[in-house]
Amino acid sequence: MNRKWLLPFALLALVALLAACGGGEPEVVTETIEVPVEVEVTREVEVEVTREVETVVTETVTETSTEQVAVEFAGGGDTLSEIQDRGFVKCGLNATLAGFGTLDPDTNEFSGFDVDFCKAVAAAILGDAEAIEGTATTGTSRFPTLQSGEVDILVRNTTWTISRDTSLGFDFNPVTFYDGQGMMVGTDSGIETLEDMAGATICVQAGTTTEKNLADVFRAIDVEFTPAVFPDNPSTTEAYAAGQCDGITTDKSGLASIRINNLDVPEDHVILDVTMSKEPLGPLTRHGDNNFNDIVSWVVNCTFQAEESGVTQANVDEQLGSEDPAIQNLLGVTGDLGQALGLPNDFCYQVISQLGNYGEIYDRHLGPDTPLNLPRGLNEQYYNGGLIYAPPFR
Ligand SMILES: N[C@@H](CCC(=O)N[C@@H](CS)C(=O)NCC(=O)O)C(=O)O
Repeated sequence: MNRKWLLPFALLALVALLAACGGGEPEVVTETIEVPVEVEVTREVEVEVTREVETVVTETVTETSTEQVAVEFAGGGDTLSEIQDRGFVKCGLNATLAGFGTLDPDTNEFSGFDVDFCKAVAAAILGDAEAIEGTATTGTSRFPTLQSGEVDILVRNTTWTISRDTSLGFDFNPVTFYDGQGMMVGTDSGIETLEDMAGATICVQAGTTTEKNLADVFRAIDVEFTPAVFPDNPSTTEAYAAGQCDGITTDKSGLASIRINNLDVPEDHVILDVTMSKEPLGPLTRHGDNNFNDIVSWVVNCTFQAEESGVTQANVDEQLGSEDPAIQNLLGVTGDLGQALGLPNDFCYQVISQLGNYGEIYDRHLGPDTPLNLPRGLNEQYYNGGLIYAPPFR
């Protein structure tokens, strides 16, 4: 190229290059910025849609499961209003387990440790511990009786398990009696351990945790046995008493009761020194009525706390004048803890003045002055090495 054209040509090329690169072209820059803004908007919409879908799915599942409970069972309902309108609490109880729940055929009245916790609910709600109607239930009839709404609450040596709490549609409350499964055999049988029971026939009641634990424990120790399964306590006990079985198994408290009350010569029978399972026993209500479940929980806790605070049936009136804020709250002298449950603020006063605290209820039915004489063991207060522990009344 001729040198004289070199500079003009170079200038021209530079201008063309700048034009091609878009330098100094504001419109093009604006378009470039607008694109990401559109993309951002699109993304926001996508996120919102996803969240909405998730929420809808969660709610649908919750409602569906509640509806299933309502269809299959009576559902939680508003048990408190029903009890207030009706004027008494409908209790599912045991009629055949002395100490825990028995029915007096002459008076048609139930009594026992479990029964007192249903009475406590009546005292808290209605101010009258006697305002109950008891329904006798067996190991197999108890769950349908509560599910159908025939009773408001089941208090009947029933073990708290995950499947009863979930699949069966119940809510459990504080454990009132920590138990474990035991084995009773003849004193002269020569049996001292479960391993000595190879080839034995063992009486057990249908529809109980006992039946399942028995199979699991004997499988684990590799001992063959034959279960003899009966529908209720009397038939199971009679079969054992008649010598049809080498042993009988249920909750240890149940065995102690059967030994003292249902066998002619208690000394002829011994409960082996072995615990085959955990059996936390306590009241249960229908799933879906949180308020009623809370009421039952705090009624039980009231009996625990009263024992801890030294409030007894005998001194509860005097304790109304206590200056201890914890006791004032417990008895409803101050605060509105009862009102938050839909109850009178003195609900715990009503329970203690009519039935006594946990220790008093225990002693009345199971303590040293009763035929059962069951040591408190795990059912001692936590500060005495047991598991009885009330959350704060605050
Ligand atoms: N705690 C165990 C066993 C409860 C149970 O039903 N025990 C028997 C034997 S002590 C009973 O109370 N039977 C009374 C009856 O069915 O009449 C459970 O919840 O499954």
